[in-house]
Amino acid sequence: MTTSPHITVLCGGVGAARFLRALSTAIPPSHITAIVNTGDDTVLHGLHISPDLDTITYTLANAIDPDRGWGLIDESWRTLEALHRYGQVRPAGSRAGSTWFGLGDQDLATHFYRTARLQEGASLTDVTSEIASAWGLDFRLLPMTNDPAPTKVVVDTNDDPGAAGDGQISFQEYFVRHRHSIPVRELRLGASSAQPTREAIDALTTADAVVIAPSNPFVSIGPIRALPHVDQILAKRRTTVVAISPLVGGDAVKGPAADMMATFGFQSDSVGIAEIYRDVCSHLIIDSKDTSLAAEVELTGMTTTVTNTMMGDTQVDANLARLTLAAADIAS
Ligand code: FO1
Repeated sequence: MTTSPHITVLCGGVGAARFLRALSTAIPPSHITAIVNTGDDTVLHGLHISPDLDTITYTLANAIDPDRGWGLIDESWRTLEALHRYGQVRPAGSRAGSTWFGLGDQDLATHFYRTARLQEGASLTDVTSEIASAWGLDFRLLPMTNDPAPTKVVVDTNDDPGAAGDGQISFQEYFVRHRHSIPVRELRLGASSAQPTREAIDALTTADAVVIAPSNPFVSIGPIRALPHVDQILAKRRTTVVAISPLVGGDAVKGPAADMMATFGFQSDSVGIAEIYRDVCSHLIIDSKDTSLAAEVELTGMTTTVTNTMMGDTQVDANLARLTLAAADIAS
């Protein structure tokens, strides 16, 4: 291919953000469209928070806190600290002034802006593009849907006595308040009753290749795939869909993906990832630590590339980007 290809990437948070940054070493950011999971979105203190969109925006703007992997670097927490005063007067059952979700003073500006624009009637797609521009990004960031699509997690009520009768809690309660340390019984994806945006469908259909980022296949990529039409579009163009396994040596770089693989009946490694993606994707990139799994991955009907997928180093990032494009047969 002589001109630079256009790539659409299905994204969760941290792993996807790092992959987008890596991909931009090989093609211009303006040729990269990210379709981002909004199943993690939540409303707290009346503010609309879109964690995966925030993580991607801050990472690509080089403003992310590198240790936490979320929120802004050099952040202060005075608002959150001040909220603690109200914990002692909060009536039972009230969620007012809760402090378990870490909202930094500067990060709050993003949620203020997003919430105010949504209240003015703007779509999440428009607001996301405005926020990306404000951070100086040339990448095209799209929420997967403009509709509410909250992922709910069903847990044992002994693990969360505050959960609804059937054990249902919000994704952020599971992920942040419980530090994803309690067993998941079931996931309920709000995305299955939402509509993908027209922009997301166009980006999936017209891109030279689609990449599934190294994100959790159940709670990050799962909601995007659960939207109407998405899996059919991917299946139809399967030969130009490439995935990067989020599991290295049977473990996730971050988050509960490995535990969830076992919970939902999959092998907790890249072979399990291949089983999940085989109908919509023809090629899986796996880490060098998993070289011995390549043959088993190929038995699922996918081809493989084995390379270092632990991003963060300039050479590793550039190599992964180049191999991803080569796997889709569209090296720039
Ligand atoms: N993750 C945490 O583990 N603890 C937090 O307190 C937290 C706050 C937070 C605030 C804004 C934001 O955009 C993201 C935040 N995250 C936090 C990250 C996030 O909730 C999760 O990493 C994702 O939802 C999982 O992809």
